[in-house]
Amino acid sequence: MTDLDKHNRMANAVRFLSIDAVQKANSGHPGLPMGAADIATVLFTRFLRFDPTEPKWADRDRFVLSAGHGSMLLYSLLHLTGYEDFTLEELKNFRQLGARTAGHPEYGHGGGIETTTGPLGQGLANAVGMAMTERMLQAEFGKDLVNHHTYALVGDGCLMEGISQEAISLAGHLKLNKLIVLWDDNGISIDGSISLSDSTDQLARFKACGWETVSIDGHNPTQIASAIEAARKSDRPTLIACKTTIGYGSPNKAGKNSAHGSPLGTDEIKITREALGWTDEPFEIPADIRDAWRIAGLRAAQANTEWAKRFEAADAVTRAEFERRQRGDLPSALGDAIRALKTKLAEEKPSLATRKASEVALEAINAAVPETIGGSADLTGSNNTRTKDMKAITPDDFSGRFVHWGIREHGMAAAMNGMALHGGVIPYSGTFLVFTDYCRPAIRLSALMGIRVIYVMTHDSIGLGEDGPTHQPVEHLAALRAIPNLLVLRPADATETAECWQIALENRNGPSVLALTRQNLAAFRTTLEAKNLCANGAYEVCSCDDEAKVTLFATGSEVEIAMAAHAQLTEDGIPTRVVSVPSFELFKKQSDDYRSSIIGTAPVKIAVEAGIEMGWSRFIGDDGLFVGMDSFGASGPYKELYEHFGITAEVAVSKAKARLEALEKTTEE
Ligand SMILES: Cc1ncc(C[n+]2csc(CCOP(=O)(O)OP(=O)(O)O)c2C)c(N)n1
Repeated sequence: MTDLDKHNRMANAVRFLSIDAVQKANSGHPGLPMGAADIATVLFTRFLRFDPTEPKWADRDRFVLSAGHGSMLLYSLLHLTGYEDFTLEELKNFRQLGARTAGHPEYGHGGGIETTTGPLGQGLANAVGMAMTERMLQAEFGKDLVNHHTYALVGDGCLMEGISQEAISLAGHLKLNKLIVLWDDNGISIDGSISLSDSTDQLARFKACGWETVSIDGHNPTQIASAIEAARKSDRPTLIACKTTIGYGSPNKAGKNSAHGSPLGTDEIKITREALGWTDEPFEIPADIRDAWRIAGLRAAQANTEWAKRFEAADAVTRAEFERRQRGDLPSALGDAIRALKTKLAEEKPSLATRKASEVALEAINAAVPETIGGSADLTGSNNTRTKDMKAITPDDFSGRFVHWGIREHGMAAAMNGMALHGGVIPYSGTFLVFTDYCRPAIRLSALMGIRVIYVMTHDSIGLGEDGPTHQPVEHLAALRAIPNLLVLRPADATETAECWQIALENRNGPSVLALTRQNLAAFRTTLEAKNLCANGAYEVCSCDDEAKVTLFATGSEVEIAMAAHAQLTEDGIPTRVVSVPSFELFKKQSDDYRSSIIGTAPVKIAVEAGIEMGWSRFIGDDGLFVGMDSFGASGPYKELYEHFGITAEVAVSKAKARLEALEKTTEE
């Protein structure tokens, strides 16, 4: 058998596992695995360094399937190279409930999946974040421990999505030369030919962004191998445009959109078998081809054995630190740092905007937690995410810990996902809360994948003032609270901000959003509480001796307003409590008893938040009162805006009194 024959049969093994699994599931995308099988076979058998027996080996090459709909390609490769999570049984259960072989697996379904992205384009940006992390960890731990490539397989769809521009321009700027993007250049998407909707010269676009580019025949293993070899030597990231035929091998569907997203059908599969000379039954792989794939898996794993020797040769302190970072455990110094900070804040009682309090917290955190990587989408001075000793990374020096993402919120959020997925770092970065809309698809994926990414979102209400309604979030807190597994934290003073940072860092299995103010807030946590009170999600900040008639619930900047209303109502002889609610999600996790005690039995319940009411009924019930927004904001000085929109202590007081009177009247009647 010639090398070419062997290659073809190995690639056909990938093709037929994919074709047959899609057919059995009666659902899925055979076109991409059939078209990209040659590219993947060359990459996995000759270049990619991985260890099927240790999928999390820290220095493995990363392979991101950005065109996630082609997931059967990846499952077939993982099966053939010997990953235990991807047995033949799993392949036969493709797309069935509970199977590791989900339609779009994203991450966490089984060892060997770095991430594959259902929403097109995300994976490309994830790969950029991974490649950045490799460079940063290499700068910190040295080449002996960190020295790998990041490969991404992207489709036309990934390159059409806007996020691709953010990702590639950043990668080009940073000269991420160990990032290699393989474009499955098949000219077809769901509706038909790409020419229906696009005529971009992709190579010129990448070139303009500082990339090396090359176009090859994606079915020619020699060309694929030389392109990857050249890319590995490049001083810039490389786009390899691999001209392929979608549904390669299928006599009637190859090159057509009908191959994209539905099973080929039994008749077509039969003639495809004939056309490609594949005589084996579904899910049967000839022994010599199975062996050849297993050998490829062993070849790739050899690098791990060599790496392990280098790791053993490193000093004990470096090894321990490296392993801690890989596990994602926080250093014990964090607890001490937060305690010291809270003690100082209780003594000094500073009036600070929570974005500033966040910077104060970060000074302590970044000194204690070397794995934090900060950043901002061109709002560094507003988001306050860069602490004093933080050096920014540059194309020539990755020893810094701060990223100037540029005005690329979506790319930033998705690249942070890539960083968290890579491991060894904890990414946090900021923009204005209103622009969570620009990050939302990536935030949703952080939550879906259950990864630790921290979004520092400042200017969190009409309180930002003069920039006006385009910049003033109104529905955003509610919209973010709607995302499952996302912690939305809105601290109300400097101590709460420190506590919320601690919560976000300790939230290992999901992302957190910190919603922070532009305007100053008075400190109300003026005595030291060793416990993290924000971790309860909601807790009482003002109580009353008698049975409460009014309970005010508030978050962030509106806690101050609720407390002023409390003072007024108390003076008027109405027993009132105030509850600060830094996080709906954490409150929901508390015991029934705790929750009932915090909600309480006051006949009048009022929520105060400079956002929309949606979601507050959990606290105030269906007949509760709400002091907040029900329209967009306006441009003006912030104190005037609060007056204008009626988010004041006076309004809260008069609403409470009116409701109490109405209730008393009903009782009398
Ligand atoms: C953000 C986003 N929009 C739309 C889709 C639905 N979708 C899945 S695949 C696809 C077409 C992708 O075309 P291409 O990348 O060329 O893949 P191929 O047809 O080559 O498999 C679309 C529109 C998606 N997954 N993500």
